[in-house]
Amino acid sequence: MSLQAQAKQLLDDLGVDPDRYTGGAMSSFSPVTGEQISALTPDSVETVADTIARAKAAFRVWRTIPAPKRGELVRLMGEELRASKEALGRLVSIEAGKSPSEGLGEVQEMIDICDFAVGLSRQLYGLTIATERPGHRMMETWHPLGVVGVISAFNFPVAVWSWNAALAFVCGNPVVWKPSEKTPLTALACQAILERALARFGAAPVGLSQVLIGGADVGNALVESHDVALVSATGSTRMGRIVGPKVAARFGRTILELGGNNAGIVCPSADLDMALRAVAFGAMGTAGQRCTTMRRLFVHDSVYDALVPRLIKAYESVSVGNPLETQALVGPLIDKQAFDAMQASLEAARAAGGTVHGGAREAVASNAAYYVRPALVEMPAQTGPVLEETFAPILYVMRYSDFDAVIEDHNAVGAGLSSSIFTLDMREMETFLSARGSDCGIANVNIGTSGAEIGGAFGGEKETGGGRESGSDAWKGYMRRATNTINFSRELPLAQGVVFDI
Ligand code: UN1
Repeated sequence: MSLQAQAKQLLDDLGVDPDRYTGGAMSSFSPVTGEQISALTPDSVETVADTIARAKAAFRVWRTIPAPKRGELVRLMGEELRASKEALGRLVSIEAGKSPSEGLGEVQEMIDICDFAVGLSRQLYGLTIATERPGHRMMETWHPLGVVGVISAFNFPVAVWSWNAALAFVCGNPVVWKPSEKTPLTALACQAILERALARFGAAPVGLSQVLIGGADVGNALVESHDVALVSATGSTRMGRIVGPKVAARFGRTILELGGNNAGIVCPSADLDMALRAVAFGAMGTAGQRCTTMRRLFVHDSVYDALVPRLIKAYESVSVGNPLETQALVGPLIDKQAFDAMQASLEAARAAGGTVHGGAREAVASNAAYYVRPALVEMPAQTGPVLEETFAPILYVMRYSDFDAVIEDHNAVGAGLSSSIFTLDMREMETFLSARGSDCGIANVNIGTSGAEIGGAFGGEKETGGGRESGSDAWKGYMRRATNTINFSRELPLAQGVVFDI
């Protein structure tokens, strides 16, 4: 059966109307074989405006529904996702090229955030604060914010939406989602799944959750709308440089999850077997197309020869193949552009004195699909392409001898998303986690840079954009805070002892 037919069957099972993805002018392709799997009708600037207007109307209703009741919708969403896990996971594999285990893992991440958000719906706590005035009380209240615009990337086509949507819904906000034009089908599937939860829930307003199909013009209309209170955008730093200032110019709020140039440090005391496995998954998993993918590795001189040759062997032997038909651990790159970017970076690395292992195209599935052997590049120094994020499986490996210097090098890149250290020495570990250690939003010990759990806040510093999604108190980004001071006395004392007697 063609992939188009397989996708159609899954979409039928998931309840998506074929009219949504056939007969239109916008094509999407499966990276597994390169074949076309959809022809969608894109939204226009006018339909974007209508969509936002519906969301705005939905906000007026949804914000008045008590948060624990809003949580019930998200509980039902989690149930529907459980029921659709196999089909949605498979569709992710068809559309984004992930291995079956990673496709299912992504749906599991959605289920996990739903569970988290349900609990959160009863815990949107504000503080009670001591006031300096007698007979007064001061507190803060968290209120729904408004329409949330979500712009997501191809590499986590469904999970990133769910991190935003599950929190936005319990926080009292409607969501308008513009998925990557490379992965529209999984977005339509998520909307259909959510609509089943909405039907069971009953009382939700029309327009609480909507999907926009289209390219940069559609995303731009969302970004520029004064009626979108928060834009949560995942993608490249280049994209963030466009989105951030536009939203700031209208004093809107952003959560930006941009590029990563994540590194690991392997110290003399490291458990090398563990480091080997963690680096392999972190650098080669998802074909190097996670924002948390490990892209740089600093290995101490004393363990370099014990680790790096083994790592090179793992790169030579890792299975690269069709994720739908084999158990291969490494699937395809998303498209030709990704392949070309990878080759250009490898060329630049060679020019900068790097020794490249792997990186060549592999003949899998069809000429229109881009499978590569992951590349490990031994670099003499952190220069050239090492300083940039290339969204492909390239790991730059460098030697180090001085711990303080390696921390400096670790932090000497634009991005600041994820990081890890492999050590059994508590001094090194604690230094790495301290104020003078890793400058990233995520800093791990004895695990890789990718595969974060939803319970923690997810995001990074510097050119990664500074936003936080998912767990911990990331929900505060989706609400507005009001500080309330209440006078229950018969006097009117002014703060700071100011006197104003009339
Ligand atoms: C992303 O690549 O945009 O930590 C998100 C991870 C996943 C999420 C990655 N939980 O690798």
